[in-house]
Amino acid sequence: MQKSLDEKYMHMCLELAEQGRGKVSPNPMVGCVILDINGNIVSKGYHKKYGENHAERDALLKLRNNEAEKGTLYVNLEPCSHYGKTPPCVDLIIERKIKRVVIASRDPNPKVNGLSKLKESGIEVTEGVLEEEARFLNRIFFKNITQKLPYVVLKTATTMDGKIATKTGDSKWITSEESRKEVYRMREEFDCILTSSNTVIADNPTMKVNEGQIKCILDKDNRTSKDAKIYQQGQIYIANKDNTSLKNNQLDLRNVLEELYHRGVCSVFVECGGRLAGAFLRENLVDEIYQFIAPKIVNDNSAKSCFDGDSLEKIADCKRFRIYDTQLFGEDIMIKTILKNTP
Ligand code: AOF
Ligand code: ZN
Repeated sequence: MQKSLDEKYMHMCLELAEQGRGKVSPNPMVGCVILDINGNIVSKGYHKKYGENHAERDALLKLRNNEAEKGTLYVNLEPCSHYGKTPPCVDLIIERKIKRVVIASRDPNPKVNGLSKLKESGIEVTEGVLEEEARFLNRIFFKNITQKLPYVVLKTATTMDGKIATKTGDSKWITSEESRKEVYRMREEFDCILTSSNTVIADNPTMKVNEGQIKCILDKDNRTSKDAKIYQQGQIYIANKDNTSLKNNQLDLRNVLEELYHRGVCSVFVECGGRLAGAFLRENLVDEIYQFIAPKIVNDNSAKSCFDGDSLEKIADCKRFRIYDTQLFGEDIMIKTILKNTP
């Protein structure tokens, strides 16, 4: 009974947290629900914008002083104990005499150790409620903090036989206009759009970005022309052999991502051909793949594949993904997948 109630209120926290999407990065999305001593909801809150109040503070400050006394506070992330842009949430929780705190997951930020402070002051703590859902919601934040790397989503647009062009390189257009429009929309969700010199030279894409977004072009030997459409708009970062370390005589992709993270990039959307996509995958640098599949078949082994970076003998050695979303766009299907943690 208590477990299902805890899950119910934690689910509410996750929905509240979601309202901060797109506005709180690089912070996580966090929601908070407060029950009084009788188990009635007396306040809700969420982290609305980077630099502004955390979810717990947002919810607690809506209350009169004693309303939450001996009550329960639900929040999807361990309350913070550090002075950042705002004072520690744990101090306010203690001050308002909350009896029990329920969290989904601990905060991987090394500055945060809220749980021990809560426990020391006699507050009962329950952790791990809807933890998987909470980690999924803030998967970008968790990767950023634990690996100091941006979250990487790779996009492919292929035929049913996984081809991105015929043997002559013809690729316009494999997917429908609706799919291509969805790709424009998807780009807006990322801090950085990354592509390769090969794609710039072959397709001359514009890849329009908004203010604050970065276009990263991998161009080891500076082969792209500055007249290419991609350079005509937006903030550009060119990774080449002068500013990036090399691995097997290619740009070290991890090094590129480290440099982007260093520049404040939390998420990267990769759009490129099979060689670079294959290399990202081989180097274990991909977190998710958004795959658009058009109901067409090239039926030619020499046509270009969307992934061309490894040589495997056993199916058991394949990279494995979990599908978490599918949608139709025009005639095509779009499949969102996330890498499975290999055991
Ligand atoms: C919470 N509740 O709602 C959020 C937390 O720079 P600041 O002060 O905003 O602190 C950011 C860090 O605080 C962030 O990296 C993460 O560890 C935590 N975020 N914590 O108790 C919240 N958004
Ligand atoms: Zn906080």
